[in-house]
Amino acid sequence: MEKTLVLIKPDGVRRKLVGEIIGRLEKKGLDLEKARMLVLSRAKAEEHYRDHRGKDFYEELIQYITSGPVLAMVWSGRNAIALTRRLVGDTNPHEALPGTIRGDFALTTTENLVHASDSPQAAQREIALFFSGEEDDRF
Ligand code: FUP
Repeated sequence: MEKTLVLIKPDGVRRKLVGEIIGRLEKKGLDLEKARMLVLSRAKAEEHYRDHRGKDFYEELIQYITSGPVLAMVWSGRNAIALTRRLVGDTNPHEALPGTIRGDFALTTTENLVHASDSPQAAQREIALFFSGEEDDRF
């Protein structure tokens, strides 16, 4: 069993694709473990995308990811990390195949709707970033 961190990015929320995206992951058989709607601070966005610091698209990426609410989720299942990446599709939406989320709905590399962890190490780090463990699941 693996866990992965998925973000529906601000364009996904703005374009009302939340249900569509969640539906695809659910129908594949993955389990939704946690969900949290939030607007990222600049500091959190920089932490999330720390590997991209200094790249030419970095500032645009930070502006975009902080531009509105995102839905942060933890999904679990067998091979969930690689499987979710396949459902999301290639980073470049022109390479993303039809049938993938980006292939079906995204036209630009920046506004590409979804983030999904790319390795077990990234998943662990990103789940900790968005779900610090302090919030109580029971009311
Ligand atoms: P992905 O794992 O597919 O989300 O892609 P990366 O981690 O490589 O990149 C993170 C985000 O940076 C992408 F979602 C979009 C943005 N990006 C660009 O804008 N231009 C690029 O050339 C590469 C990535």
